[in-house]
Amino acid sequence: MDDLKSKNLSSYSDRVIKDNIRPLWDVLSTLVTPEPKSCCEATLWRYDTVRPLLIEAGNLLTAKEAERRVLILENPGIPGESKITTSLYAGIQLVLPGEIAPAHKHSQSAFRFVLEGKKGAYTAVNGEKSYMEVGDLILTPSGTWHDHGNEGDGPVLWLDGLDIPIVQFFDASFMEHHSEDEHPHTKGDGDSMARYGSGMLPIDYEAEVPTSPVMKYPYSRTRKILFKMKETNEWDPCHGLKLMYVNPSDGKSAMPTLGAFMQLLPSGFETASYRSTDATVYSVVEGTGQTKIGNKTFEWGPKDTFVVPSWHYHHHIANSECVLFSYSDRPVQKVLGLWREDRGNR
Ligand code: GTQ
Repeated sequence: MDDLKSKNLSSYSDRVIKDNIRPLWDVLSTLVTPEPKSCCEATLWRYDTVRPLLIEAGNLLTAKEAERRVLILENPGIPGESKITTSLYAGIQLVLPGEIAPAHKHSQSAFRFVLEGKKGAYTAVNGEKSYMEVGDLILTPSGTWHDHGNEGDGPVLWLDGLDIPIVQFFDASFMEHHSEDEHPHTKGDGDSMARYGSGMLPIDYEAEVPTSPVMKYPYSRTRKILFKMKETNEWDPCHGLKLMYVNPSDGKSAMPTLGAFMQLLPSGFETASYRSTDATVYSVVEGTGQTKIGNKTFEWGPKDTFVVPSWHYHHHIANSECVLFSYSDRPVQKVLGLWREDRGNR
């Protein structure tokens, strides 16, 4: 293109932009890319870094003062936006003995993945208390009242996964505080599991919301399933053995915006190179290993968190028998027909 022509075009663009108009030819190649281009960067957060900072925050303010005493894991490629991936939020929350993080409800769906704590801490969802043990997954679906408490004698820490950026994208956020710090605790631990999660359902059960009626997925159960399946040695080259947390009433993802998974890699296993369009956040439950993402290598151990961005080739190497929890926006991409994976080698 000659100089005069490009000068004319650029002054044309400058002029129309003043009327809130933008020529597509200036931006088409950044809007519609031949493959995913993400600002999200492969990153790892060591528990040994985050934990002392949270304990320090524990001396600076109470859970009640903070409402939620959380350190957000912020992706360095998306600074200032409180996102771990383009569509997801992650934070690590601390509740000290005797504290209550007061009841509220919001449009955002959330889960708690327990990292540390002796029995005694709980999340109550619509009045059902779920006591926490390491590796448990507790849901607080969109629109449910939830408060957190700690009746034990040590700190409890967990990973919060929320769909905050998705709700923000749709400008669909509502939140309310309960009149009391604690919503009345009308149901005991395991109530929803007994009713809905044991292969039976109340005869007239009809889902009002596209979310699991079961509030807690205990690690003792999840682990048992993985190790039972391990006996038959049917390893997937890309995933080892990988399970998805589902809504037992319809077999779909436990929550509509957050896909959650748990996988087992035997000692010495090296997964085949894999990529998918759902950026994935991992939390290490058991074992040590490394994940190669593009040309970066991340060494990890229990309670570390790391993120694999969309469409980045990666593979895991298990130094010992490993259990990895992970979550992503896969259910959203799937219903929209956008999700893709590539099990190829590179
Ligand atoms: O525990 O309800 O990390 O509302 C961010 C927002 C936790 C919670 C977070 C929240 C919560």
